[in-house]
Amino acid sequence: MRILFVYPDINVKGGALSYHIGIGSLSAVLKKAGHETALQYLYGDYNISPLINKIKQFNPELIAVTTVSFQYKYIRRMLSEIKQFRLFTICGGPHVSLAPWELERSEGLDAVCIGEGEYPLLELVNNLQNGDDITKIQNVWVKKDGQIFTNPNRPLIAELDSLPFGDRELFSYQEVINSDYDRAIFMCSRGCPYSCAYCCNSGLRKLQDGRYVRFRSIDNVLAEIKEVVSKYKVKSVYLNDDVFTEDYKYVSDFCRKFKSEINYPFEINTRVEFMTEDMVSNLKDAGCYRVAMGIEQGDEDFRKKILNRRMSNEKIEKAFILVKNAGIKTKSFNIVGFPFETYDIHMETVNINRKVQPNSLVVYIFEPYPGTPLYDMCIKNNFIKEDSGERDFISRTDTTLDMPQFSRKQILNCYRNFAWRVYWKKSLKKALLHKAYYSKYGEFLIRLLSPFKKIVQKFAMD
Ligand code: B12
Repeated sequence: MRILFVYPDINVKGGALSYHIGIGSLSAVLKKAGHETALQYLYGDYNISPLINKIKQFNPELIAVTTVSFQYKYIRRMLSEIKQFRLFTICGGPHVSLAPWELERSEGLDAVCIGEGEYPLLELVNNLQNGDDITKIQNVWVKKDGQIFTNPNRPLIAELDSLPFGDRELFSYQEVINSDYDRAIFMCSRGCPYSCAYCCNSGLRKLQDGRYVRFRSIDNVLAEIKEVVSKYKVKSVYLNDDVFTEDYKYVSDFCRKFKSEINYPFEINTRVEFMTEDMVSNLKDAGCYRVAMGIEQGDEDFRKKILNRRMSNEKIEKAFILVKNAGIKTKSFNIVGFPFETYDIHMETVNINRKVQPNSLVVYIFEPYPGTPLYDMCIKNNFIKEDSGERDFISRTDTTLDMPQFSRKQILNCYRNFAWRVYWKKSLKKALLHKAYYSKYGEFLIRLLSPFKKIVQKFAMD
């Protein structure tokens, strides 16, 4: 059967194309079973002409769309615009997994997949091909003649090594690498051991039985990395796991083998709790050049009560110092505009970043995701309305919350001035570059400077 995947990545900040690990895995499983797949990557402004052309050219029998919450307004529009082709359509991914009611509300949508999609999608495709019943597939809800058929979910995939490597050929993968600073992205694990109140992991972990955090074997990950770096021109590797360092033994074995068998510069995401001297020295020895850690909010009490993040400020400061002292660059993730946050509480995020002086930082405006405790908090307190997310703007650069104690104007102001406030006393150059990036004209500047973006990045991150 011919399956056309759609990766909507509309109005996102930063100007880099990305590989979608979930679609890569779904496509690899379908291809292995003998099906034919293609991809339509929707990037930039909303424009579905490339999708219409692809449908005409590839003549798919099924359209398979991945969803995050911000993209869903575009996806709903897109589904109703391609309804004319009368193709079977299914959505999967974190948004519909936690908001499966979208099936009922979305014209032109025939099914949603809840949770991990490899085997549910394969079963759906096989059943459609063979003319078998499609209303009883675990994890798949189907809309047929106006009726919704719901189904229970199967357990999580226990052995990640049993899956084929992701299908990067589906993407113009060299182009993706080039646009993302010559990095190739991988994941050694699925799931996250924590349940931060704003993150989908808090809801996704409840959907399917089985162990939520699972690691692939080191040999399996290294074999995939070797295959990718031999096929494509890659300068560095990004291990984009939610938390790469959960298991010390895994990390130390990984680092040893990675250094002897691959030896590329690499970067990871982690939590401050795991940054011990031994962990950091293993990472450094293996060629880790950057560690990204979430601070998200700098007020210890607020962070614990509202965000369910229980690390102390002291732990955060120590972790950043430890990593920096080892000669590894640090990057902090930060969010502004949480429910019940105030200007003063936000300034604690500025203060802690000022203290730790990460080599680079990222700041976002809070986006409420259905299925998370903070989304429910927003609804309960009337901070968001049903259609709050429908307005057009670049993802996570504006707020959809309407709160008496922290106005939209204040939130935007805090967002735009955040990096400036963190850096201006220490590095005017870095402060100015970040100020421009986060200004009203940031996205325009990114597009304008995109041919020189590697040089700009070097300046901004030192
Ligand atoms: C790696 C990652 C990225 C990478 C790569 C993108 C990707 N998804 O591969 C990058 C950095 C590019 C990225 C970008 C963004 N991300 Co991100 N990202 C992640 C992260 C850490 C892991 C995702 C992953 O690869 N998991 C492993 C794969 C195998 O799982 P998966 O992608 O979920 O796919 C499986 C199922 O969901 C399902 N499935 C998915 N799509 C489909 C489609 C069909 C038809 C079917 C049947 C099944 C199906 O089957 C797949 C295989 O089992 C998650 C956190 C998490 N733990 O999920 C956040 C996460 C997905 N990201 C998130 C966000 C918000 C974003 C951005 C919007 C941020 C931004 N403003 O730029 C963009 C949006 C990109 C987009 N248009 O989709 C949110 C989404 C929340 C939400 N409800 O919207 C998450 C959940 C984190 C969070 N805060 O909760 N991200």
